[in-house]
Amino acid sequence: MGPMDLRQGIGLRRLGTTTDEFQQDLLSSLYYRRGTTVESASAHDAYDALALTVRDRLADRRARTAAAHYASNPRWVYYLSAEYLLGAQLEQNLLYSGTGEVAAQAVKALGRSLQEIEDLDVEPGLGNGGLGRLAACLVDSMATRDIPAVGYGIRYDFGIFKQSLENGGQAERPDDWAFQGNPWEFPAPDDRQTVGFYGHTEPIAGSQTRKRWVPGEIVLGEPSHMLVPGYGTETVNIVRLWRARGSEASFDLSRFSAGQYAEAVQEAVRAENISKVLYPDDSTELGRELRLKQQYFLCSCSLRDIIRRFRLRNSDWADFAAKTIIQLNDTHPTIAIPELMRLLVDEYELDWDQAWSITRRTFAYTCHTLLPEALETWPVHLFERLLPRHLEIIYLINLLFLREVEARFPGDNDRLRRMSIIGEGDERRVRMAHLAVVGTEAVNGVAELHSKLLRETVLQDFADLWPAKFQNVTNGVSPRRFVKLANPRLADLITEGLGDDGWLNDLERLAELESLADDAAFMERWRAVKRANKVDLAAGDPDSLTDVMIKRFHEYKRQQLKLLHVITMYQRIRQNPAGDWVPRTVLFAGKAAPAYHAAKNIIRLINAVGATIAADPVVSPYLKVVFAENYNVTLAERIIPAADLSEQISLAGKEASGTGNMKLALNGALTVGTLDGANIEIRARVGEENFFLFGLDAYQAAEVQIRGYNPREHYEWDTELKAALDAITAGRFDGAGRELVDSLLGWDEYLTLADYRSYLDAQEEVERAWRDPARWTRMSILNTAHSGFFSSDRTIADYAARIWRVAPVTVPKEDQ
Ligand code: GPU
Repeated sequence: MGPMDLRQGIGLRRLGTTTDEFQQDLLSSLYYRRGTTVESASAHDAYDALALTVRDRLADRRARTAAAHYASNPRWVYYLSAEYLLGAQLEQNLLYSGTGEVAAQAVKALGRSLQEIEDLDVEPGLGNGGLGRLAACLVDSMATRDIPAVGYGIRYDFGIFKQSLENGGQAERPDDWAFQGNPWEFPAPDDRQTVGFYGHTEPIAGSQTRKRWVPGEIVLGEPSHMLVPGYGTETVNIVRLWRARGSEASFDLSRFSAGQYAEAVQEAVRAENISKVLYPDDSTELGRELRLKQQYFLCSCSLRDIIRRFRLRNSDWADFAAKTIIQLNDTHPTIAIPELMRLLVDEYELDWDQAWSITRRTFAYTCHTLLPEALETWPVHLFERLLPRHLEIIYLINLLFLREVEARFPGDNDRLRRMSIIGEGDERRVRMAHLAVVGTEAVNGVAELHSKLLRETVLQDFADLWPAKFQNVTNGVSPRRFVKLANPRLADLITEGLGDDGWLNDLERLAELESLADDAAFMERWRAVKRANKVDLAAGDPDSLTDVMIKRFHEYKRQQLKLLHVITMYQRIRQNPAGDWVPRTVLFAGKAAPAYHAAKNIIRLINAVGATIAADPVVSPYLKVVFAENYNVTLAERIIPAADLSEQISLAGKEASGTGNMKLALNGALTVGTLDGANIEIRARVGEENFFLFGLDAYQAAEVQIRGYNPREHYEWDTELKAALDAITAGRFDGAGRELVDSLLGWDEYLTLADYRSYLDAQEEVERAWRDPARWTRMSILNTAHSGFFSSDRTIADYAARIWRVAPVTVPKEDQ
């Protein structure tokens, strides 16, 4: 796009900024684009018309961004991610386009309130949890930091299920998030790509390394994109999402004419299944194949798009890596590495060494776990069938890589076996994390401890070989979404305290709140904000301690430990009803993977315990357990501002970083937590006296496991722990939880019982602090004041400086 294509160049009017002008455009959107009138407009017509009107306000900035990026031909950042949890779009885009106030006035012409319309905004369900929400925070901050970037992903029809409770257990239903359409999305059919699967390879005469791949199935990738505006800047980047389609030839007209309707569309259906669901159940061979197919689909479409964009401005492949950095969000997009090799060698006819040098300098890899079961591997035979050419390329990459290892560590066959990209077990498998390390220039973990443990454990051999490749970039969160939008009361109070709202894109400025931590009037208002947020949430008595554990359900995160605390409190109160108890509302929210039975059993037990307590007149005045259904970004934005206490209680060494921990601390919740993930960095910043620490550290936990852990010792020795577990076994909670007790007493993989007593002690410390409101409020203010480091703007500054080596490109403001 050249500058002459911009609005001014073709004499197009500038969109007005007054309420009247906004209202005119809103009515025009309703009339011309929705094709309806004020009198007959439905609520969704109103929503769509408003969304389009707001979107239009970002269009100029988008056009100027594209032109400025094109003109400066920078190194571009491409973020490849299987997940994006972007959150609701309307409120965000009102804020980022500065049209919130005029819009609130203008919508009156439609006879509706802005709030009413915002309630219709459905968040795109394109991810499962922390990894997907991190991707959304990072693209927000890339735009805010003026980094030329595109996020690539898949436009799933069903990216996450809708959770409800049925008889106290999790039930899953499809979440058809785009059912009413998605006004934020721009289709881009001209940039459609063709992706091959299956088939065979053929030699090419006269070439050793090049091959011809003849795929057996062809699928189309149709892109659309959503706008990603920066805050307080002109930049508007995009997230480009691919949707799978059958080609025209996949519809069998003659079969259809013969009345074979299902057979006529079966090929198209098979193609479209690729973008149907995120992480299809991989417990069957077909499920596993579909997952790998999805990953390849994302990578193949995105790489061709990246190359197309490179060639718009450049002609020499030698410049490719200098103009392109592709960040792999965990191993899911690792197949992009052999795919780029295939494109460069087979299609663009570069020689292997040049292609490999380009590839290695183009990619960087972020690892988000230490759990061995989360490190992806694929059976060789699956690769052979689905992506035969890629397997050949991986074999060659591996051969050359192992030669490099052999040269450095001659004769160390054990090392070669450990490091090989191909794992030789009962079944030969491709180790995607090894491929990701070998094919990239930089590898990073997502918190200090995580990056250290990666170097010391799962990737130790690689760190020995290439120490400089390994880095840390601690995660962060968007202060716009998680303070300004989620917690407007707190945002206003902070702005007042600091004198301006510059902290929204300079979050370290929150440190200036420190001087107000002892100011009685400010403290009073701080408390009032929290209380009002609790009233809004309406989960329990707003004067009770609101204790929240909100995250995916996983045994390593230890919701079961929180539950043992709740059961113990229940038993203590029953034994001494006249005691001086601190009233608590314990709020859980989160989804369990549909096939993860142990996690679903924990959800069931939580609800059974909650019901037992609610029915107990002695205990219920002091203790309430709430399970909030269908945890998603929108619900998180309601719960986080109301939290007093943040539960970050994973077994040390298991949670790579956590990001909910950051959001809660930033909103003035105090953390009770282990020395795990980013908890360590939160504690170091907010001060150990303002953090409730408990439990084994990662090294102690490893030692306990090595020495031979016996959970029964804790059970026998700790009478309260025994009483809690015995109550479950005795069926006191509707018979729920017996499998949990069996696993805790049998092996207790995540050392729940070992940390129980220490956790209960920490909770007593919590109550001591809570009984002194001035002390608690001071601690709360200091948590917010010292959480500035956890802005995703800082995370992006780190990636830009240390991994991507890219500089911002300023998008000029429009001439008035
Ligand atoms: N995470 Br691997 C996910 O949400 N999904 C995954 O597949 C993998 C990691 C999370 C980590 O568990 C969490 O600790 C981290 O904060 C988050 O990624 C973002 O880095």
